[in-house]
Amino acid sequence: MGFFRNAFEAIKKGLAKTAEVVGAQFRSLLLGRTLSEELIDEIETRLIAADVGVKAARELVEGLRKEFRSGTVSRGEDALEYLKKSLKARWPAVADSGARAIAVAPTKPTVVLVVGVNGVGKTTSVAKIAKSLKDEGRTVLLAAADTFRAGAVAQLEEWSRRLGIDIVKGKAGADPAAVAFDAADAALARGSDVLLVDTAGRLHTQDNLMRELTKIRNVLAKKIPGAPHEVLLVLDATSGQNAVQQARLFAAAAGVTGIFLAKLDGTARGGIVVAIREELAVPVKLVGVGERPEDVAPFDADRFIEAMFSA
Ligand SMILES: Nc1nc2c(ncn2[C@@H]2O[C@H](COP(=O)(O)OP(=O)(O)O)[C@@H](O)[C@H]2O)c(=O)[nH]1
Ligand SMILES: [Mg+2]
Repeated sequence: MGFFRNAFEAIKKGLAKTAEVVGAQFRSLLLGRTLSEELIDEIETRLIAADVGVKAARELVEGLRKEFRSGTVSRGEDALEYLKKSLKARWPAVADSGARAIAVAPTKPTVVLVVGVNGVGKTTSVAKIAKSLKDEGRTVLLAAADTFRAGAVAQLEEWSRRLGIDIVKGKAGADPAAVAFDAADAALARGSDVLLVDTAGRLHTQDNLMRELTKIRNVLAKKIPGAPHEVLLVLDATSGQNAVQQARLFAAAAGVTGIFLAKLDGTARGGIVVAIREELAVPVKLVGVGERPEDVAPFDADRFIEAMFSA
């Protein structure tokens, strides 16, 4: 699906805090300076502080040291360019780019299941995706399958009302798989282009949550061939390395196909996206850059790295 017009601006906005810290630090550290072994050590420390992960930081700096020792890179400016280039190179060309943002099923509806722990931004992210799709002229149906938390259905209903997008819900405490079942029926009957399924983030135990997600997946698969076509894991960028931990857990148990990195605007450690890239085979597809439904952008590694180190 071809998402969002102002992608670069949105990523820049989302990375404003990161750029203020990471970008500003690296600029003052490197611009106008001559590279040295000590400076290279300092670069490693700051990369780790930006949350890119120890492994990525070490590899980047080893590469830079080699260039320095062979004399290819000697000025701070060139070191900064080297870092940007090497970071960008950690993403496969195009494969992860936002151009593809979300998978499209060969027949309607495309089913997108949204998962993640409590409070990371699932429901808000569902609203963002719904709005983007609607703005593109697609018909969307929302399924409120978080029947666990009091107020969760009401929250999605409020978005449904504000965005003018239909919703299927069950009563509080209803079986979420039953809601998914009804929603799949409704999406088929109406010929909706996309069915977006919001889920609960917390059940009594983690096993419980994973079992429930499996049940929802099975119900959707029975009704609609190939569904869910996309399982988006929402991660909270402000939770740092915790997010990486959650990603590992869900990727193993919930068949995650993509990551929605929410609250990028709330952190100065946007480098977390590098750590996620290193640790997981799952691509970051979308980023959340604020609380409004339009605060979303497709992830694009080149733009992201540029914005991260921008002034
Ligand atoms: N700043 C900011 N806040 C966000 C973003 N996404 C979600 N939130 C806020 O995070 C809080 C939890 O979001 P919610 O969608 O209810 O999370 P859920 O429990 O996973 O469904 C709400 O106050 C949202 O407004 C984002 O990209 N940026
Ligand atoms: Mg929610």
